[in-house]
Amino acid sequence: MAILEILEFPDPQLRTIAKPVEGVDDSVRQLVDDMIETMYEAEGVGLAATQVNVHKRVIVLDVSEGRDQAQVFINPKIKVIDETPHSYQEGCLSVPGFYEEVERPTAVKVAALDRHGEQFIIEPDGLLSVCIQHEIDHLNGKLFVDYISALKRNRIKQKLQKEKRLA
Ligand code: GNR
Ligand code: NI
Repeated sequence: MAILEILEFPDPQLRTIAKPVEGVDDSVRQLVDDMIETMYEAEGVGLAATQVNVHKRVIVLDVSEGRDQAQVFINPKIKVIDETPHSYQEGCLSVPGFYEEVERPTAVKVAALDRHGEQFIIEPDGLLSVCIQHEIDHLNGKLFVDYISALKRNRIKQKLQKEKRLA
């Protein structure tokens, strides 16, 4: 197991479109385990491979209270089943310290492969629905700050770049 480095906005690598996993083998399971460990260490509810600079379509999530129910989504496919906008205050490990309201479709259906390469389908609601949409955006090079005003986004960018310079 290993803790991986999480890229921060505006790192251009975060704009990479991840490639589908061709086969769920031990190297993919190793990545999954490292991502789960990294997610827990960073106290996030989810992590996309893009954020650790691996451009494969792999997501891990844990929305449980006990932080002991990690879920793995490989090659996730998403379908909107209720477009009604639902607003949630989002944060992101790649945009540390900033939180903004983002509207997304209320309900989605997701098909993905698990760590054994078996397909499963879920219809998440609540926080899980928000998080899965947020993570799939990462795999497509998209960040929650893309949904807010350019003014707010640029302020966040400046502040994070300033913190980097001081670090
Ligand atoms: O830890 C996280 N919390 C969160 C809160 C609201 C909406 C989305 C998220 S995901 C985020 C972890 C992360 O950056 N995943 O990509
Ligand atoms: Ni994120």
